[in-house]
Amino acid sequence: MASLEARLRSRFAAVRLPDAPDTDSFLNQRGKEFVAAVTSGRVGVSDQLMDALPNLKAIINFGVGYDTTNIDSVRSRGLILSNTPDVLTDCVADTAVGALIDVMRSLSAADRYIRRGDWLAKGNFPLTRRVSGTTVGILGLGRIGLAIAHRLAGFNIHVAYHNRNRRADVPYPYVDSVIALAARSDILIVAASGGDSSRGLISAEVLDALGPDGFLVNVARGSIVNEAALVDSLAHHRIAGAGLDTFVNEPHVPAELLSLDNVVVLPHVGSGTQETREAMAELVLQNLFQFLADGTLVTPVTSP
Ligand code: 8YV
Repeated sequence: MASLEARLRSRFAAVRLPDAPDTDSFLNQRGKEFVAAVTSGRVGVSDQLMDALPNLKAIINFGVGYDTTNIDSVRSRGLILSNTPDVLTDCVADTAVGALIDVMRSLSAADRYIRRGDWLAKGNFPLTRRVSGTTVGILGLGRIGLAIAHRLAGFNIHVAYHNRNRRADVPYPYVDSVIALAARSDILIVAASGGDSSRGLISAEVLDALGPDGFLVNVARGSIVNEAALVDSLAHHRIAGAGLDTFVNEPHVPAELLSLDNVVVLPHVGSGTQETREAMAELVLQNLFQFLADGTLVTPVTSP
């Protein structure tokens, strides 16, 4: 985010890590100077970069997800890491509901229908699917998953969930496997954290359990879905459609998805509003200020 980078430069004399081929020579010359690294969920700090920054103490992540930084390496080196929780919850939850309605009611496809001249040429748009009163399974009932569930109450949608741990503080039924959740859901929404523990959880079997009338929405991480299996399921109508804000290899989106009208593809815009990105930037700055002042973080993921 350009305005955050400008503030980091002016307030903290921050330096942007040069791109290859200049990265290594820069790190050799100046790697010892840095005590904090600001990164984003899309980039992260690799183990190799941690090695090249021997005085690094803190990693400040712009984004709630920090799966691009190896948390075990952070811990074993005694580093601390912060993220930007809460401030983006509403916008990501809004995006999930938007994608759900879009894919079930074919809003983007209907827009394309008019723009192509098909309303005039072919008549009325094909019928779509009712959103209200359906059953939604949420994979990952954390802050964002819960905000999605709250919104869905307004649609008289029945919510069930699967999580690493069952929650005692929510009224929604817990389902003890992803496949069982998919089997009982009209729509499966992925709101879990990324990383090794969730990689490929949405497998071909889970998609088959969701079934030919079921929809998938993913506002979390592309890595949670077996993307090849998803493409295959969509292409062969083994699920009804998908609303996707995240992909395995962003910004690359599997070409097969682009020709399918039952898929809504979004360029990872969940938190992408002016208000939320500004709040995330502010939280990054607060974490950095506090770290430089007393060595602690405002929103720590790990403690020293
Ligand atoms: C983006 C996100 O990562 O917070 C997250 O985990 O996925 C998003 O907010 C943000 O654009 C930072 O790259």
